[in-house]
Amino acid sequence: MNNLSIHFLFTATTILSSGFFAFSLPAKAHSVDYCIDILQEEAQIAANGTSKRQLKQKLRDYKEFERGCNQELQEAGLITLKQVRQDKVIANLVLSGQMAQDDLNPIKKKQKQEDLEQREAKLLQLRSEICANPAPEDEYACPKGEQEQLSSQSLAPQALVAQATDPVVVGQWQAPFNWPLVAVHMAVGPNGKVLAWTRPKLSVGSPPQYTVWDPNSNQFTNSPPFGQFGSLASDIFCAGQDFAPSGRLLLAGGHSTTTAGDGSPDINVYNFNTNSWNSYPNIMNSGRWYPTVTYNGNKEGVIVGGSITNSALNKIPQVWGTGGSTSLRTLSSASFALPVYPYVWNFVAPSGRLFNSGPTQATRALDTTGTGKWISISNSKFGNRYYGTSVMYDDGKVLILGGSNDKYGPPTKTAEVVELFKSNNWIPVYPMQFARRHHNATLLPDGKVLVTGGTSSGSFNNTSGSVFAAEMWDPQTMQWTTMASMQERRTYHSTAVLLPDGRVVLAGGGLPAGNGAKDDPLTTQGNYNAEVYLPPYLFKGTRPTITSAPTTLSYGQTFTVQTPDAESISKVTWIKLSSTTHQFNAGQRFNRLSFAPVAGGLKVTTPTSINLCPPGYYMLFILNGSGVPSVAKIIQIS
Ligand SMILES: [Cu+2]
Repeated sequence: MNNLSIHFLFTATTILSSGFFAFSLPAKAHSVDYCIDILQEEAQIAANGTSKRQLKQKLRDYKEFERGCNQELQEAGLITLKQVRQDKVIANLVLSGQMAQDDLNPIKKKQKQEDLEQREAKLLQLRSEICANPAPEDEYACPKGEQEQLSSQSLAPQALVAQATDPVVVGQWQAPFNWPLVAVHMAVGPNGKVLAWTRPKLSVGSPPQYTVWDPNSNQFTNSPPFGQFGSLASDIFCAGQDFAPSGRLLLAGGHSTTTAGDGSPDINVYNFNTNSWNSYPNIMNSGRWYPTVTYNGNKEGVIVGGSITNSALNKIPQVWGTGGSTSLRTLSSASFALPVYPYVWNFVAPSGRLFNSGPTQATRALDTTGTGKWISISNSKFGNRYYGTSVMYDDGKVLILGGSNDKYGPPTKTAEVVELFKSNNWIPVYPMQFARRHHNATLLPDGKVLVTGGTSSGSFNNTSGSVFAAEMWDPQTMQWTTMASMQERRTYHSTAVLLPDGRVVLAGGGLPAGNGAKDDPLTTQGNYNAEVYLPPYLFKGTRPTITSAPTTLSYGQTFTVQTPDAESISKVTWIKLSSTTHQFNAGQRFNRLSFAPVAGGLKVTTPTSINLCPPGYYMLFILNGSGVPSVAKIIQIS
C-alpha cells in the first residue's frame, strides 16, 4: 500500500470527530480534494478583491488542516507531512491545468484496490486474534487445528515500507565514532550522562572497565588507561542492572573473578552524581551470572535468576531492600529454574507483581510479598524467543519480538503483544520486516518503539546476517516501518539507549567479536564504537522547549511546566531512565501524562499508581502536533 491509498481511510468522519478542527471542514475524503477547495477559495477571494485578512484566515485553516492531518495520520502510522504537501502540489497542478481532474481517477482506483487489501489483512488479523483463544461462540470461525497455524506469520505482509531516504520519513544515523570500550552494559543517569562497562577481555580475571560519556560534549571520563576504580573488586561483566528510586544503579552479580563460568555473589552500586561505586561483596545467597534486576513500586530491587556455575542455576529470587539496607530478603518459596543466557524479561505489572514475558514461551508472574511465589500466566503464540527482546510500551502493555525458538536456531520476524489490563492472552501483531536476534528495542518520546541491530542468522552470534536497517513500531497501528540503516554490525553484547535530547545511541557488540565486527586491533573483541540515530521527529521543524519544571514530584501531583510553546503541545510523556544489557532494557517504561495549557506553560499531572510508574527518575518530554519532542527534563517521582 502506498501513502496515497490511506487518504480513503482518512474520512471526513475521522476529521470531524477528531476534535482538532474548530472551523468547518468540507466533507472530503481526500486531502487532494480538500487542497483544491482551499486553493479555489483562495483564488476566489483574491479575484473578488477580498481582504488579505480573509485570505490569511484561509491559509491558517489550511495550516491547521495540515497540522491535524499530520498528527492524526502520523499517529496512525499512515502518512507523513510530506505527503500532505505533495497533495497540495497535485491540487495546484490540477488547478493550473497541468493535470486533468480525471487523471486522479486511476489513483483513486488504485486506492480502492489497496483499501480492500488492507481491510482483508485486518480481517485476517482479527480472525487470528479470535482463533488464538476462541470463545465457545467463535468456534465456528476457527476450524480445528487452525489455532496453531494462525500465527502472526500468516498475517499480510508488511504494508508500510519507507523507500525514502528522506530523514523526515526514515530518520538519520550519524557517522560511527570511537568508544573507549565495547559497551556491553549501558545506562543513562539522572545527570543525563551515559555509564557503560565491560570486561576488557574474555579471559577471567581481567578487571572490569567503565566509562562515562557526556552526550552533550561528546567527552568521556574514565577513559583508558582505566586503572582501578574505588573498592570495586567484582567482575561486573554480565551483571543484572536497574535504577533504584534514588537514581543510583544497582548491579547484581556478574562473573567470578577467578573461575570461568561461575557467577558472582556481589552487589555493586554506582552513583552518577559522585561518579563512584559502593561494593557489597558476597552478599547474595549465591553467585548470579546473567540475573535480571527490576525495581518495583515498593522501591525494592527484585533480583531473579542467574547462574551459580555452568551447571547450576540460582533458582531463588532475592529482594534488595529499601533505605540503604545491606541485606536481602530471600523469596524462598519462589524457587524456579528460569533459563539463563540470555537474561529473562521482567516488568512491574499493574498488579505490582513482576511479569515475566520471556524468553520462554510460557510467561508468568512473580508475587514478591512474603516469601514469594510464581504464578503461571499464559503461553505466547510463536514459541520461545531466545535472544529476542521485550518492551513494556504502555501501561500494562508488553511487546515481545524476534528471537529464536531453539536457542541457536534461526530467528523469527514475528511479534506479539499482551495487554495485562484486558487479558493474559498474547496476540500476534504484524511481523517485523527482518528476522532478528540480538536486537535492541528502545522506547521513544512519542510512544513508538525503535528496533535496531541484531542478526537474521541462526547460531549463537553469526553476524553474517546482520540487520543494518532500523525499524519503527507504532503501537497504534501495530505496524512496522523500515528506517535508515546504520553502518556497523551490532549483535551480541550491543546496547541502545534513548538520550535526553531524543536521540538514540547504539554501541558495542562483541566479546566475543562476531565475524565481521569491527575489532579493536589490540584485543579483537568487538565494536569499540557507537552510532547515534536521529528519529524522524528531529526533522519535522522547531522543537518545543521546557524552560523549567520541578526536579522532584509525588504521585497524583499537578505541577507546572514552563514553556513558550504551550499552545502547540499535544502530548506530554515520560520515560523511565534506560538501563540495558544483552538486548533487554530493564529501566525504560512509558507513561502519558494528562495536561492542560495555563498561562506561560502547562499544568501536568503525574500518574497515581506506583505500579504503572515505579518510583525513580524519568525523562519528561512535551511534544507538539507534529510529534516533535522537546529535550527532556529529568525528574524524580517518589
Ligand atoms: Cu554477556
